Amino acid sequence: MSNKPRILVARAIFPDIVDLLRQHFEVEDNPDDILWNPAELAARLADKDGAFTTGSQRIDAALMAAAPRLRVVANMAVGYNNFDVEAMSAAGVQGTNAPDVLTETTADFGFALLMATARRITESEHYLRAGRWTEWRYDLFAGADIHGSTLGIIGMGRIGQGIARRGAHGFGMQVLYHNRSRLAPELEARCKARYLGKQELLRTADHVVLVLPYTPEARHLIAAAELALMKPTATLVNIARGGIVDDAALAAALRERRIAAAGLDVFEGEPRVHPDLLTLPNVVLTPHIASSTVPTRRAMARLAADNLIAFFDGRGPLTPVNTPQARAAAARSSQGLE
Ligand code: 8YV
Repeated sequence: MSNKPRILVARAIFPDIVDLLRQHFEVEDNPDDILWNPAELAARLADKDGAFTTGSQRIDAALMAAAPRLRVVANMAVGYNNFDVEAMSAAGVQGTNAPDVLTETTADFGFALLMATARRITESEHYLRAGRWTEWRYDLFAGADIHGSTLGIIGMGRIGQGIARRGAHGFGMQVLYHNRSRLAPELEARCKARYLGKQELLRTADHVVLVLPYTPEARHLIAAAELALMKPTATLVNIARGGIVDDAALAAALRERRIAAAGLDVFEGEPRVHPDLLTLPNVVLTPHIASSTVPTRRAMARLAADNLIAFFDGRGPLTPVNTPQARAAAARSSQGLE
């Protein structure tokens, strides 16, 4: 048996990234991309020192108790709401995420979804494909303008700022933002963005884009009361996380045309989608693909792999999300010695 650290790759990923990991580690991978339940994941992690995860594996106290050697979990995602960060720190387990490499790609997608929603692109395509386009009409799929309109961004991290720059500089939009903390004045100037309270932003914006991380406080941040503040002509775009929007309340608002349209890349309980949303014409639905270009998904996988490599060769994690408790980390490290 080699004395290389043992790694579990929890989902199918690019084969050459698995090959790279095999140069450094004993690797158990999942080329058939089976979705292991928590018990199956825990059983596979029982003898592993590290794990490569995506947003679909929950890392919590119960799992770490079943994996006494586990020292590091590298998430191939910038969001890490699948990690119980506090429990990981207490158990001495290092977590890492995959920031920066997806910022521009995800901001591109936010803009694409906004445009598809406001300009009714998927709705009109379905109409055309169904053979219903027989003549020109003065108001055929008349939507809302993007250029010159007011964009409201909730969550002004790296991706939010990327969307703000696209809106302000590319489309001449007035950009408003709401965030837990205000940006430094030079960043506000670069994004041409003005800070507003959430309610004022919802009342004022023509288009609202959600790009904030999921935390328990963010659950149903946009529910019936918030939707009621929005303009009847407004669009709402969510590329952040399911659960930030109350999908049932959104479906009702869309059905009753209390807002004009929505573009959703993420859903409460995904990959399930609220059945009411599926019946509505004024919502654009995509399967959590905002970061999905070939170069960006490769870069995310490579960064997760590099985090594991740097952690085990003693350089330390490249993009850590927590500071593991030292004594607990040392206890885990001694479990791994043969
Ligand atoms: C991932 C994402 O595709 O990075 C994130 O936080 O939401 C997406 O880019 C997804 O989480 C899979 O790991």
